[in-house]
Amino acid sequence: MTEPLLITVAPTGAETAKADCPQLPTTLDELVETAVACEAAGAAMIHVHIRDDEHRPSLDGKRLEDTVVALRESTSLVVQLSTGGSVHDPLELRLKVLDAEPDSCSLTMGTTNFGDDVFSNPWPFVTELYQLSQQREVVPEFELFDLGQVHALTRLLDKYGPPYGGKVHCDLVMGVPGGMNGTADALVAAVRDLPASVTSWSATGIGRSTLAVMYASLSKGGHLRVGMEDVLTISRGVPVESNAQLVERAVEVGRLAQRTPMTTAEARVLLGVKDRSAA
Ligand code: KMH
Ligand code: ZN
Repeated sequence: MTEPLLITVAPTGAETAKADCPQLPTTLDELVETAVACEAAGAAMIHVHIRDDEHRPSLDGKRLEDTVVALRESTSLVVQLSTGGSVHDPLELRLKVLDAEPDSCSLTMGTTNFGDDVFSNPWPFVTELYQLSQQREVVPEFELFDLGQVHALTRLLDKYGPPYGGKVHCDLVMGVPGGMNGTADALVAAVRDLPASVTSWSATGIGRSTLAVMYASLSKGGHLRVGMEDVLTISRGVPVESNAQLVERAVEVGRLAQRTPMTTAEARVLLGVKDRSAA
């Protein structure tokens, strides 16, 4: 008997320049091609950041809508849009991401130093985005960059009640310069403090913390997020060839831990996403 494993792929992010990494999927065609390959490899959810024609991070409403439609046409992946965007995106635009009607949205639980920048998530913004996700029937994935944000999740749920769909899914984003360390010890501390109402959680380690966090997550019964948003080398000094390569590695490591990649249908049940197929 093996336990199901949710693998989320975060293929693009907002931080890496196309010029520095030509294999980064930045156009809609590249994103859809990546999504198809990652679903075939074992991913069940995709965390999406989009780019403009110059490959710069974008929160353009029409592009977001077209992206959601295109991903739904070509895959059955759970489509999660980033509301984090880039560190330069205004809060008002980040709220408008939900207009594109994704299955899920990321929702970061507090402000974090992000390298030399600040990833801004003031409490009033967090609560507004959360209530909007409830109204729009979009399942949030709570992004937790440090222990304080784990605590803030308890506060949010106590005050505003459960998310749309009734499930509480979190993602520990570890190893960001300014956030919690990407180590097994930090992961154990974060998991220990998760609210009792959490129904599932995944973890990802940025850069060289990717493997430590992957193994720690599996050993604590967690799920995995992988992708070129988070790591650009497959081993020291060796560039990642594709997002599917990272998904394949997660499947293999999961297999050794006696975990089987979840289907997209199973992921929809796990996360409580709305059936938008008739829409
Ligand atoms: N790009 C980071 C500043 C999210 O997608 O919600 C924020 C981020 C988190 O990637
Ligand atoms: Zn992101």
